[in-house]
Amino acid sequence: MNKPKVLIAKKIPSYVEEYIGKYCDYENFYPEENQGKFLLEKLCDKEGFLQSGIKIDDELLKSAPNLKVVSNISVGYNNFDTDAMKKRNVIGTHTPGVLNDTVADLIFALILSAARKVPLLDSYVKGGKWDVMDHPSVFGKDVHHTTLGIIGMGRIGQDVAKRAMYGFDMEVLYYNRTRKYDAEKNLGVKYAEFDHVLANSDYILVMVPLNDETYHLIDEPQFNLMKKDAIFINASRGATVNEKALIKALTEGSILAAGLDVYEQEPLDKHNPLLKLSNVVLLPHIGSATEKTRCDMAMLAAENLVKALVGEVPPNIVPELK
Ligand code: 8YV
Repeated sequence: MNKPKVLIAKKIPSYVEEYIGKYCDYENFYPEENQGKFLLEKLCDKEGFLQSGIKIDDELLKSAPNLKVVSNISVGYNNFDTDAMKKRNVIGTHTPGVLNDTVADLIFALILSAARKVPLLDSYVKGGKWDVMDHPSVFGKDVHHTTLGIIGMGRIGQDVAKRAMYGFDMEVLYYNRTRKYDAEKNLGVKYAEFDHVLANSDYILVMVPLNDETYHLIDEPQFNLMKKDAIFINASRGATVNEKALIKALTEGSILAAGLDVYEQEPLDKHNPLLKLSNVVLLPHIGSATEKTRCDMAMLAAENLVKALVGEVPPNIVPELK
């Protein structure tokens, strides 16, 4: 019997490819190296598509009439046009769970780096500048015993809350569309209205999925509510925040600093004003990027793909397509 044809558009470990190869005939094609315009041709006879972040819209689906499943190697799935996928009965899956702790670790790296000016101090030491240690301009802001506000108390938000409460004696306020009574009971996080969280937190983390409701959730009025010495952290998706408003807030001093892993446009344009600001720590969308977690994500995405192609229900279909 012919095996289903699959396109793999992201580099994954060879053992994951071997697993896919047991059930499918696969072809590798990396759009960024081979110019994306050939992608649609490659997809025209495929039933499965394993990738990360490629826009799955009507145009792509039209060119891939045999497509049954698109498997994201990511927990975020804002690249899916779920209406278009539903219309054509295409299954969409993602990789929740396996990356939570890794992303939560990175969020703390951002919090600590922004609060204690780690990148600046690193550049001083490497540049032979040592005589700054008593200068108030290098003094940071404490993290321990402060208040962390989390907008979006999902799986990753809860792992960040654990680190904040158990590791740093922080108080955690949160806002979520639906109240998370389990997290309140088990972790001790406190629910508050959106504006209250923004106005009363020393550190503010936005950790919501990007969709029509969360686009520019944090905009100029929200930055104006924050404390003047608040540090803002985003490791979700860039467009949950109006980047122009963030830049204004950082420039005019309506907040103290920011730590970012995601941007409205990625890669970041070389003229983006964020690159010139000294009160922001910038990372290149690296939240899940440890060797183990990236392998676990690839394997989970491969299992989702294979399950769908052998006629089983994959465990991680995105909620809108269930
Ligand atoms: C990246 C992420 O998508 O899982 C997500 O939603 O943002 C990240 O894990 C992934 O790392 C890009 O390859």
